[in-house]
Amino acid sequence: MTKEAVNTHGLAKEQLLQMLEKMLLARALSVRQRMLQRMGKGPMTFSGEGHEAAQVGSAFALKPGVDWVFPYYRDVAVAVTIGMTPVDILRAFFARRDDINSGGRNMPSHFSHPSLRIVSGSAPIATQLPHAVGAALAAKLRKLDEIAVGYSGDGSTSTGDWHESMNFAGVQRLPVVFVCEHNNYAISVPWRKQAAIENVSIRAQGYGFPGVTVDGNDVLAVYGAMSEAVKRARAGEGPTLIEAKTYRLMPHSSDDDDRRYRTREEVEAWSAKDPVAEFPQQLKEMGVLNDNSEKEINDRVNHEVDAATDQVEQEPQPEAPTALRHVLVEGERS
Ligand SMILES: Cc1ncc(C[n+]2csc(CCOP(=O)(O)OP(=O)(O)O)c2C)c(N)n1
Repeated sequence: MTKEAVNTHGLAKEQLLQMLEKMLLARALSVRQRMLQRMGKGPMTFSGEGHEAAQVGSAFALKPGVDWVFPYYRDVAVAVTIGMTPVDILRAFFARRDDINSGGRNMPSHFSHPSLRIVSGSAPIATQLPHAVGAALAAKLRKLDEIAVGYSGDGSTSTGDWHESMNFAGVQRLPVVFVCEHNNYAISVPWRKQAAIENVSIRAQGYGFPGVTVDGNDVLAVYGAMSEAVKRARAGEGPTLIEAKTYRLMPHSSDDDDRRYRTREEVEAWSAKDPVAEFPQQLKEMGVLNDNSEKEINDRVNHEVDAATDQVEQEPQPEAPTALRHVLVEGERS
């Protein structure tokens, strides 16, 4: 039987390799932060391991620095695909003075970067989505060729913010894409205890726009679905909901023990579909990658993360007298 040709959605070889490199970089950063947390060098971690295809596939369809990106805490691969560097990510993790996210004040994984138009979220889940909708409304009112993307998990779809964002975006036909990374759990709560439907995507119908479910471990399938959604948004045709079905391979956070609610068999079954192992295989079958070029990419990524760790560990912490900056008014009161 002949193998079906892979649909690369018009991506050139260099772009496919770039996607792979972003996935590997995000993986290396998640692993590094987990290790540093266990060494007591950083606070809490939220691993993106397992979500890399959903994140890179979607973010790759955007225009960095033009489109507005509202990620959630698991989206390290979104952040690096748009252009954040390992130094940017690790400065936030180590809470260093020069952290671009918040000057070392916010929790790690609250990604933001003003010139890349990555907007920081707050800790309450889904609160980034009304912000994404607001940015999309501004772009529409100003007739700008910019769209907004709001990311969240499946658990976030149970919040009022999620539904209100979908409804307002549908009514106003806003240039926004909602990406739901459906990993079947909201911490310990499985999807079947949250909703009586299998797919989140059908909820888009209730708000008057298309919803699609896609294999979130297939980076090219996610890219294809996202490209369509982005095209619709830019053409003034309104929002799209993309549901990328995936799995987080690690516990919810470094403070979670997932053995209490997931079987090891389930985790192993999904580990066998790890996108960071599958995509290189696919690229090799397509003749885009070989063992040598794979090693080269891996070496480059590991070197980059090692160098960033060494550099950022030596950097200064925020100065104590600035602790209340952005919290209370500074200086003399008149
Ligand atoms: C409004 C609100 N409720 C509860 C929490 C606690 N909380 C933090 S993360 C999380 C799970 C969210 O799950 P999901 O959206 O599926 O994302 P995932 O972590 O699975 O990627 C919860 C319940 C919160 N931060 N905000």
